[in-house]
Amino acid sequence: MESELSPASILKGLGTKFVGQNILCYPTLPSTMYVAEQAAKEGAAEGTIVIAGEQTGGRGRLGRKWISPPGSLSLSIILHPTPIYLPHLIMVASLAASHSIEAVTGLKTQIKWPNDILIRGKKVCGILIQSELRGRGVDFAIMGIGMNINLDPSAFPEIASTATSLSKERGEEVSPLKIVQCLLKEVERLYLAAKAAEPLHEEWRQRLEILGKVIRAKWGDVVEEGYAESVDPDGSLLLRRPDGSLVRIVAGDVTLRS
Ligand code: BT5
Repeated sequence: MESELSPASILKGLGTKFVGQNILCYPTLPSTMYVAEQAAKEGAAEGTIVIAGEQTGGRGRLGRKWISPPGSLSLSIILHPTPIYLPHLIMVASLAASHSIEAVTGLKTQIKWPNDILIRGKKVCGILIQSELRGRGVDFAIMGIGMNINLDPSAFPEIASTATSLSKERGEEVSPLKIVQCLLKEVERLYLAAKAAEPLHEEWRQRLEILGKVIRAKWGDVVEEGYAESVDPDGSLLLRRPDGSLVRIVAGDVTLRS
């Protein structure tokens, strides 16, 4: 994260009500998720963000690794949704990330169900939603967003063939400050829209690259193949099996079948 990103620079002109109004900013962290979790447990206000210049132990879903060197954005946002809005956070985060990339760079993005943002088929941003439940309520949720802004993915063998970055796609450096400010504004706008029961899934559905295609979905030990028909208002994927039956998939990984 370039030095242009500081609590003062982010706050200047941000104009949000709560998202990003309290900023915990670090040059290096193992993971912003862990610090956000601790802050939430200690009562940090809704909208508090944790941002790091690089992560040494960045986390993906299911224990996977998220590579976050200097030039990437590592951000976690503390939210207090009620349980019914929990499934909507992935839509809030992925639409906010897509909108901010498109607004700042003019690049076109796609969403790969459920949580990847792609540019020309390569992953530029990943999202991790973590929540802590208390009784029948949600104590807090952490929205983690990792984005490759100014870095060269070919320097990292594990992701060299599957990842891209904004600077690679644009052919020039991109302002992390503009991305962060736009992202925070969009997260707040879409989160409030979700809480006001405005449907987000229609736009999300239109941006999904897998719909109408034959895919393989995998979660745990279960594998299903079929036609990706649609997503429901909670963001679950509706897969039509070859025998005509419909299966609803809440979480997992999908790959396109030829
Ligand atoms: C994700 O997991 O895509 C969620 C990534 C969330 C990262 C943010 S950064 C801020 C916050 N703090 C954290 O520690 N995490 C969050 P998943 O869908 O499981 O994808 C992980 C896979 O993406 C890896 O197995 C790699 O194949 C690939 N990958 C890892 N680093 C990448 C990168 N920088 N760019 C593109 N792909 C990457």
